[in-house]
Amino acid sequence: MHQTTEDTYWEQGFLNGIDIFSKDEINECQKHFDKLEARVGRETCQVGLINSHFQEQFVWEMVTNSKLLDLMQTLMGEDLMLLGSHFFCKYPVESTEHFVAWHQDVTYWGLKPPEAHTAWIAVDDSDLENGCMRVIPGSHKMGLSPHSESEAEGNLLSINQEIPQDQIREEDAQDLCLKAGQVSVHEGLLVHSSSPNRSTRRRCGLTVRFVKPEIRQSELNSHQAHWSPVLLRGQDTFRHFPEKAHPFPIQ
Ligand SMILES: O=C(O)CCC(=O)C(=O)O
Repeated sequence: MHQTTEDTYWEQGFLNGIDIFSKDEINECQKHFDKLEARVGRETCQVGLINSHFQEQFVWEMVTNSKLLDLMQTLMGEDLMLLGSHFFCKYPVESTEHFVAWHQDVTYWGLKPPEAHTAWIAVDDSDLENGCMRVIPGSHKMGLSPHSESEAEGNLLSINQEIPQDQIREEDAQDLCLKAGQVSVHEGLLVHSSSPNRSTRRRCGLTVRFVKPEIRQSELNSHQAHWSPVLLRGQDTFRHFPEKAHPFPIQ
């Protein structure tokens, strides 16, 4: 029987190497990001740019890209809310090696039910050298795993969480290499991580989190905050969140 994109996504828990932004489009995004980086500094760009789609028009245009939203509707259905956006920017190692420990996204997001989907947009090329995303295929089917506090220095996650190393079969991991402008998508329960950037190049990715309107927030998220979701496509008949206006028009 013919396997659809949706079947593959639910089977593996992720998709990789999807062409969304043309070379010209992503070059334009890089230029905007370079300016933002010059303005706010590398320290902030690392993991401090949360929900910048509310202030930065180029980020809004990235997260509402029509090809991206078409893809997310294929995977999630007609009604689509943008839960949040977050840049993960790893610079070539200076002193501390920054990495992202093995984790599942929805563990500390306070969502009920714990369901969300992330599109990871490669702003820069992302590869083995500069610390691309790594995933354990199929791990989303095993439910929530216990997380503990990481003992290693340099974990970029908000509360230094990790799934203990002895629970991970590294040999099963798949590297999600991407060219700038390509996208991977992962399910909120998929176990994933990323290694330090041991290249001389920046590795910037924009994570775009999506939920269906039926999801509610039952606890504060790991930043001790309420989410501010925005309806992007379809309808929100549940009204679990206050209605949030679009900060800029959708192109
Ligand atoms: O960009 C990375 O290295 C990690 C991103 C991540 O953990 C996530 O999308 O949840």
